[in-house]
Order: sequence, then structure tokens, then C-alpha cells
Amino acid sequence: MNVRVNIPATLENSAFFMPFTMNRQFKKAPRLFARAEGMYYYTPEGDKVLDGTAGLWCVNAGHCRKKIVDAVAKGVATLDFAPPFQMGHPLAFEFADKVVQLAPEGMTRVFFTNSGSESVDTALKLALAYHRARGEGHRVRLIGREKGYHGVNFGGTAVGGIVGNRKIFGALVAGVDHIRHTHDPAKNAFTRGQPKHGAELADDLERLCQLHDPSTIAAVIVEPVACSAGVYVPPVGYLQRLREICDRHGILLIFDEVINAWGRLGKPFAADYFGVMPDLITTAKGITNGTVPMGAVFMQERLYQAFMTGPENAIEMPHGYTYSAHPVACAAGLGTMEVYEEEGLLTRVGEIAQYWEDAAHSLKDCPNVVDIRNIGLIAAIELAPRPGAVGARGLEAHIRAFEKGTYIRSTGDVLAFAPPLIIQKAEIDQLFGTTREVLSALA
Ligand code: PXG
Ligand code: PLP
Repeated sequence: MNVRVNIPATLENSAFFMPFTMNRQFKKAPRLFARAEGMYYYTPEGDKVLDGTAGLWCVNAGHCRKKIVDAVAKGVATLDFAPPFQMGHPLAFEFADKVVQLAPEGMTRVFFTNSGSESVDTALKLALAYHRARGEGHRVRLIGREKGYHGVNFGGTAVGGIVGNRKIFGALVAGVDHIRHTHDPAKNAFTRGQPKHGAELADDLERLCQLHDPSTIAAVIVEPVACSAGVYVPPVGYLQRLREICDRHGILLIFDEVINAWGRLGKPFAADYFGVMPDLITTAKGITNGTVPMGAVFMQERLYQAFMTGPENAIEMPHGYTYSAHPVACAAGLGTMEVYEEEGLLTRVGEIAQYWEDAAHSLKDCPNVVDIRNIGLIAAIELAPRPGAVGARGLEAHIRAFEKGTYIRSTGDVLAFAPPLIIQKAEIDQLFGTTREVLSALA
């Protein structure tokens, strides 16, 4: 397919205030994608670029999959919008019943949102409301973790632990605290899979319980594998220990699986992979293969039932979005689940994870590489920062890789890899082969 694309003469004065982007630098030298297919993006000039990041960790089945494209086209032509409050449409119920079947056992109910950020704020509100509904309205505190990323709404920014994303936005939400992150390069550098050291870092939650009194804490939210801040894999036994502490004190455990879910680790959800069951799971991204914005919050049956106790003529949860369970998103999601199931994508990563791990760690001898981390179809290569210019080396690697036809993410000086789950061995070789060339030439 050869599509003509209009390239603006210059973007330098464009009205578009780009998100999480160095606007002025980018608009002087834009990097644009004009179309996509399978494992590849194409620039407006027609150059082919291998997608090493599944878009932004979301296009798990690869790009422009016919079944999903057709489902979206049919969906939008059939029902463009339906009000979600006190009204409904069939696809919302069909999709909810479909995704709870794929969700970890016991996650029987689902609340739809339009993004990971909305899922996180929804889950935090559900946690507070759940305790209140059970007569424990004194549980008002929310606990996150250093280096956590939980989106950009106020709740998610507050429980998030990336300093640069928080510091300019004032006091955020009251009553939030954070446990320590799990990154320990002195003991765990170049670990393949889960680090051996660090389960005891979960005990930091016990410290906060003793500081605030556990009866004031509503919920703890963590990413099982923290992705956005630079890929931090949980130490062996760590998540189990968090679960035990939450159980001891009646605290809800929320797994933020916006990235981890939908096959990224070789199981449908990270909760399945690690064998630890949270009370709530937030997700988004891969739920529609990134095609139409959508997010979801899964909850255990007892949480749902706690809300179903008042008079039937009262709204049980005064929360929701204009676009909750949007019909076109539900259509995209149903098409996506069909592709995932037909191609076994929710478990395929198990077959290629070893090859992936070996390929990632083969770059250990490249200049400036100080750590390599991996799990499932996720890898991170951490570079030493240039003196006085943290992040510059990482960004330059990202740009040079793009110029060589490979798209990888950089977050600070960490390069992040998380391609579509359909990737073949030759493409894994290409991804890390290009990265080797880039790193070898990078000062
Ligand atoms: N929670 C987690 C764990 C995420 O990874 C969000 C919440 C927010 O989702 P939305 O859909 O509101 O963006 C995310 C999103 C990166 C990167 O480069 C990661 C995300 C978003 C943008 C960039 O690592 N994760
Ligand atoms: N602000 C105003 C003035 C609104 O009327 C609405 C929704 O009706 C919102 C914000 C929330 O928008 P959404 O439901 O798309 O999140």
C-alpha cells in the first residue's frame, strides 16, 4: 500500500502543544509516523521503522490488524455513541463478560474508563468508597511506591513516584505516602528476570503501617513490573510479601497493569504470572491494541457486592466518564480479544522469552552499558549518564536508532524495549543489532 501523505512545510509554529515532549527541539527536527502495518511504522517519506515499543507499550497484536480495523469500522458505522449513564448498549455487556473471562480468577467485575490514568483514579476512588461502604471510612490514605508511574491525573500523579512528574504540580492529593522502590544495582545489576535480592523491601509497607496506623490506610498501588520509570522487575518474593502485609492489615492491594497485562509477560495478566492476587487491577493500552482509547478496572466479587447493598433506586457508584464503555472502543476491544485468542498472543511470549533475554543481555559489552534488565517481552538497557547531562545519551540513542529504522523508547538514560507480541526472531536480532550499532558509535 502506497499512501500519499501531506507533510507540513514546517512544524515549528504548530499549534500542537505536544505531551511529554521537548516541544521546541522536536518541532525543529520532527520524527513522524504516517502509517503502520504489523511490526513496522512508515515515515511520511516512506521509510520503514521497526516498532521496538509496541507504539507506547500498547499495540500488542501489531499494527493495523485487519480484524480490529474491520471491527472498528463496523462499530462506528453502527453505533457512534451511546450514553453510558442510566442507558446502555449491547457491546458494553458483551465486552465486560469477555474480559472478565480472561482476567485472573476471582476478578469478576469490570469498570470501563478511557485510559490508564482514568483507570488509576477510578481504582483509588473505588478503594476509598469500598471501605466507606463497609463502615471503615477512616481508611483514607493511599500508598504508592517510589519510581511508580500511575498516569497523570491528580490521584495517579500523587501516588506516582517519578519526581519530575510531581514536583511542579503543588501539593497534589492529601494523605498519600510512598514505599521504597526496589532498584538495587549494587546487588542486582545484569539480573536475568526477577532479581534475587530485595523481597524484604516490601517490609517498608509495614513501616508506613506503623507510622500512620494501618487502620488509616485504604490501598497500596504498585506496578508488578514498573515500566515507565525504567523497567524495574520485582525481586523474588516481593509481591507475595506485599500481599501478606495488606492482608494482615485489611489494606486493598491494587496492581497497575496498564502495561503488564494482555500477554506482555507471557500470561494474560501479571497477577497470573507472579501468582499473587490483588484486590483491584487497573489496565488500558492493550485492551484495544491501542486502536481506540480505553481503560478498565477489574475487581474481586466482594468489592462489587459491597457497593450493591443500599436501596436499588440509588446510584451505587457516583463515578464514570462520558466515554465509559464507548461503543467503538468495545468493538475494538472485542476484535482485539479475538486476535489475541486466535493467535495465542496472551501466552506466546513464553515461547520467545528466552531468545529475547539472551538477545538483550548480549549487549552487555557495549560502551556505557551499566545494567540490563528483562522479563517477559520487556527489556531495558541502562546507560551511564554523561557528566552534567543526565538523559542526553539515552535521547541520542533513541534518535540515532530511529534514523537507522528502529523505534525504541528512552526514559532518561534507560532504553526501553517492548515490541508487539508477534515479533519474530529475525526482528529481535534486528532490534538489538541496530541498538548495538548505535551504542558502539555513541560517545
Ligand atoms: N499506569 C501505568 C502503569 C502506565 O504504564 C498509565 C498508568 C497511564 O496510562 P495512560 O493511558 O493515561 O497514559 C501508564 C501509561 C513510557 C510511557 O514511555 C508509559 C506510559 C504512558 C506513556 C509513556 O514508558 N504508561
Ligand atoms: N467538564 C464538564 C463541564 C463536563 O460537562 C464533563 C462531562 O459531562 C466533564 C468535564 C467530564 O468529561 P468526561 O466525562 O469526558 O470525562
